[in-house]
Amino acid sequence: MGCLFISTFIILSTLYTIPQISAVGYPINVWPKPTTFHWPHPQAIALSPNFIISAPGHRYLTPAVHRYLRQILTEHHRPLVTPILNLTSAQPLAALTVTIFDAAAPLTHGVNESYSLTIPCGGGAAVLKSETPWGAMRGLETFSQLVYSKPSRVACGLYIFDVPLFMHRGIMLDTSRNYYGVGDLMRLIRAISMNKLNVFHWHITDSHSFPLVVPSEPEMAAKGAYGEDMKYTAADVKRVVEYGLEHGVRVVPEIDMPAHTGSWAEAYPEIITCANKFWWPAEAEWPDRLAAEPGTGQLNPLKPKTYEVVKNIIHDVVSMFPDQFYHAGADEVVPNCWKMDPSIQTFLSNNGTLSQILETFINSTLPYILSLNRTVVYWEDVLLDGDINVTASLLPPKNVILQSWNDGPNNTKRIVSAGYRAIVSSSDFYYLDCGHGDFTGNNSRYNQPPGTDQEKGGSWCGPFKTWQLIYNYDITYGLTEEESKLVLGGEVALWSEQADSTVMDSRIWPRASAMGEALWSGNRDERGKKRFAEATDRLNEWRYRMVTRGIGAEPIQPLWCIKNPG
Ligand code: CP6
Repeated sequence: MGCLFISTFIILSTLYTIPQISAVGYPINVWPKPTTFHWPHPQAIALSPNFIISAPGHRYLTPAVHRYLRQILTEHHRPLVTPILNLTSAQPLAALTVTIFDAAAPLTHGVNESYSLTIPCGGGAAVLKSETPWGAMRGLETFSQLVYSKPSRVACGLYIFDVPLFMHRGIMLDTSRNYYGVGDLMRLIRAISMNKLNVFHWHITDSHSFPLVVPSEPEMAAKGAYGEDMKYTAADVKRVVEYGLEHGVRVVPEIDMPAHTGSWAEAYPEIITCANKFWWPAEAEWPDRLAAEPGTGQLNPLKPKTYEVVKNIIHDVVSMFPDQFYHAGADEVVPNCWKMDPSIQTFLSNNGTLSQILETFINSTLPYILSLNRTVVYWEDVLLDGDINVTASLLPPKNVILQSWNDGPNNTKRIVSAGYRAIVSSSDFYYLDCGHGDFTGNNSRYNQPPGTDQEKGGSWCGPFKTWQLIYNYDITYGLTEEESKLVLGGEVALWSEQADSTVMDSRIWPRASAMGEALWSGNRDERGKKRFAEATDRLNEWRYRMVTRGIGAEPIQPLWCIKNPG
């Protein structure tokens, strides 16, 4: 049924003239789809075996050019559906010429990523023009996706102008619940770049392990990492950050605090409340649960020693990660965890409140991060949590960015209508770990008894988020035009309670590609209709190309659908 529906759409789309789909009835095989392109007479041109890319020398663009040239000459990708493009009899395409207007533009939030690409069918070189080196990288990616077959040829007679809808297009990976090697992170960055995403939000630490080696607090990783070979050294971080720059991908670090800090107790038990006192109560007792999940622990904001450690860590992380954004966490502060601590009990019995305790923490750390010249991102909880929040003390500067994750589009609305900038990570759409038959935060030692959601195969944030659900989601849903301007973009998230490098690629791809296109050029055709069927075939092709590039993206269809198009 599914295959039939899709191919019917292709046939129909050849009969009606849809501007973006070529006359021969298949779309441009680029993911994400370019914003605008003009391809009046679709053809292909042979790629010269001596093909070159000429581009201005640049610390990060030059390695990218070398990488793309090697890939273009060696990939020999065979599309699933053989393109029926005529090969021109013109001389093979010998060069791609790259021109950049502002080569000095640094990779920051909001940098110009637009480019134009012209590939003629004979009569000279292909031309890529961009404002910045980062836009040139996006254009090189597009060019590489237009090359196919053996011997290699490339789509021609084509003009593309491309510019993203949203400036922040990211993937969050949790490297605390399970460890990922530096090679895995680099493969992730490669795939992020291929999909024209531009942010790797690295949720480095959490309650379960502290894998980051912080020079001024060496005990943190020495005691908090899972093992000697499960740490990220300063040299590892430098490799990841540089690799990101060579791929046009910003690396935004997150050291989650004050909650999700149980692993800190290995080095400093005196600054952590409820460390290792965890248990997962029966469902009926949820309102009284001690912690967000088994193995939590929270920093005690009333202890001076807390700030000594916290500031040392923030200082070192800022010096290791050059990006303008610093993610300071602040999600899921659990009342009962703080309430277990005697010093906090005393504070509360003297008419203090839990929100005041969180305020103390934010007021003692936020100015410090700002003084290090960083833009701070927090999870939405700091503003919206029903039990503990710091709404009062975050106002009025509003210079922090809040990342939404609860209550569908509603919390994004709450954030921007209060005047904050938002990054959207709604768990109803963008949580890639959901639907794996367990509570996302659970631990098999704490399995639920028969009859509970978990035993029935449900999960905290289930069901599984399909690529269609992700593709279809409009991150500015329900917002006014003014409010929409405060939405910087979105991030899919892979929490790693039940993921590690063995499943990373298939959990992330191609579903993150679906978000990538929705945030780059949107999810609608020129008539404003959601473009599922056309996107399905193109995503299927893109998934296969990612696989040939060494990314273990999961299939979205049986091959049978290609062999039996109707
Ligand atoms: N860890 C941290 C998590 C989650 C969050 N923060 C999480 C919560 C609920 C679901 C999935 C993940 N595991 N540090 C929330 C931002 Cl459904």
